[in-house]
Amino acid sequence: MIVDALDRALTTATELASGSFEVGEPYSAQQDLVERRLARGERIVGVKLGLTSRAKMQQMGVDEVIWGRLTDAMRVPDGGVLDLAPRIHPKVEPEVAFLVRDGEIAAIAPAIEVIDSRWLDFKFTLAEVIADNTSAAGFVVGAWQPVPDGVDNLGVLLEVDGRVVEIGSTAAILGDPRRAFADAKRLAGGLEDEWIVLAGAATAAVAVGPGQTVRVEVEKLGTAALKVSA
Ligand code: 0L1
Ligand code: MG
Repeated sequence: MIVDALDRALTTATELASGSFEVGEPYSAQQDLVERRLARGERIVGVKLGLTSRAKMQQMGVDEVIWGRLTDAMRVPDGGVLDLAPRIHPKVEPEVAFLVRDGEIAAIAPAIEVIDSRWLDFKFTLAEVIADNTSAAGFVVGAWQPVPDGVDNLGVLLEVDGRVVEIGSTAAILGDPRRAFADAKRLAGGLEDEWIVLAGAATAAVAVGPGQTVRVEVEKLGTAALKVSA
């Protein structure tokens, strides 16, 4: 069954071919998959939005965002090391993160999301990627700060080994990343205090390899960084 296969792919860092399993209801498959992680001692620390840019929605032929669950095991400290061993073909995306208090936005931070589809070559149907916890595989959150006026058009840079590889704007995140927060709240059926909401990518995702250093800079918010293991 798909949940067993995805969990095996996750724990052995191997890929599955799209179309090899019936997905059924994709969000309940995702929930079952994440419950396997919780049974191994992980804890939910937030949620992520995916397909938040017009370009990614068009690519998948959808007009609604998707969401997944973040666990503590996915978190890489700012400036810390992303271990390649348990991952298949990771990519990084520059994002912003929100901190939840009383169901509202309490703070904002620059962030990096690491996506690592368990589907071969990142080729999947919408149902398959939802079941695969929307490719969630890791994240870095920079320093939290009060939300500045206007976060709907902040410049974003993604650097690998000191070279700028993508330039974008927070406008690419649903026109305003605060919309992603509202969507996360609606889709997840509420948000818990101290949860993190990863709002979605401000540029295309970029594949990373051994020993590389990744840095994201968001105007007014600062930076977040990671180093890929050798
Ligand atoms: O976070 C994202 O937008 C990724 C969602 C899943 C699609 C993909 O793996 O590219
Ligand atoms: Mg993302």
